[in-house]
Amino acid sequence: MSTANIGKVLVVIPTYNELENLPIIVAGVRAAAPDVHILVADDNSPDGTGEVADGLAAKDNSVQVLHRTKKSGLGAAYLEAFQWAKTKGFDVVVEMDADGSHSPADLVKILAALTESDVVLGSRWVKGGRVVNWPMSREFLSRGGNLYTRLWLGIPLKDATGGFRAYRMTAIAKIDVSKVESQGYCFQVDMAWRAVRCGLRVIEVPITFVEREIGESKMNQAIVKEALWRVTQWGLAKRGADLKAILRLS
Ligand SMILES: Nc1nc2c(ncn2[C@@H]2O[C@H](COP(=O)(O)OP(=O)(O)OP(=O)(O)O)[C@@H](O)[C@H]2O)c(=O)[nH]1
Ligand SMILES: [Mg+2]
Repeated sequence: MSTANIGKVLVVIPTYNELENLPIIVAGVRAAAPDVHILVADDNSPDGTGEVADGLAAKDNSVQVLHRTKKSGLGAAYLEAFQWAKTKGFDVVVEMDADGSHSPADLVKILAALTESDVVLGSRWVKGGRVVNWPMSREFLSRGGNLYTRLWLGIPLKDATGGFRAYRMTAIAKIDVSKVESQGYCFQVDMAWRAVRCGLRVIEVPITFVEREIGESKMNQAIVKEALWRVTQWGLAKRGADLKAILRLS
């Protein structure tokens, strides 16, 4: 696909121990969208993913690597990558996992949808979206977490926790990402909620999410707890602010 109508696109791929997956996803992205640039944001993976990324970058000018010193969570890696994208003059930044769950074919759909919006979320839970090879427990967690987020925060999004999405850099500037503190996949909810509150045009497009076949998931209980805790706090703060506004009016 050509990205001429949306400007210069950077696909950020955060990695922690994705040695075998990384070359596959980089090749897939380059083939599906030859115009885009790729930034691998590696947290000093003990398995040598950072060196593999350097090897890919040496062979391809469109691939670059951000070496970070230690594992500090997905949110921190993305925030540094957004800053990098800003200094390099990119117009669009995409978040994409290295583990094969996010397909290059869906990347093309997400970028196409950006012509009509500021933020595009790849969504597993809108009509046409689906997950492949997920155990019931993961599906329950994701559907439940998203339902809670939608109802408690009052945002019209079916998949606010998903990690396959594109932002215009103008949207990143408006969101004021310096205030985002979330680490795990709560980072995604944080960003989506801020985008909606800023009045940005946020749309969801259906994706097919495939459970990773190689390597280990970094999902853990702490990540789920952080999301539950922060979303609950944000909802309470919102209700407090609404109540104050009502009292002021009466
Ligand atoms: N740089 C960096 N990347 C990370 C970190 N944690 C996870 N990642 C990467 O972020 C992406 C998503 O992580 P996963 O472990 O697949 O987590 P997930 O997709 O939420 O969970 P699963 O559905 O179980 O795979 C992968 O590309 C990981 O390598 C981190 O602390 N730093
Ligand atoms: Mg994954």
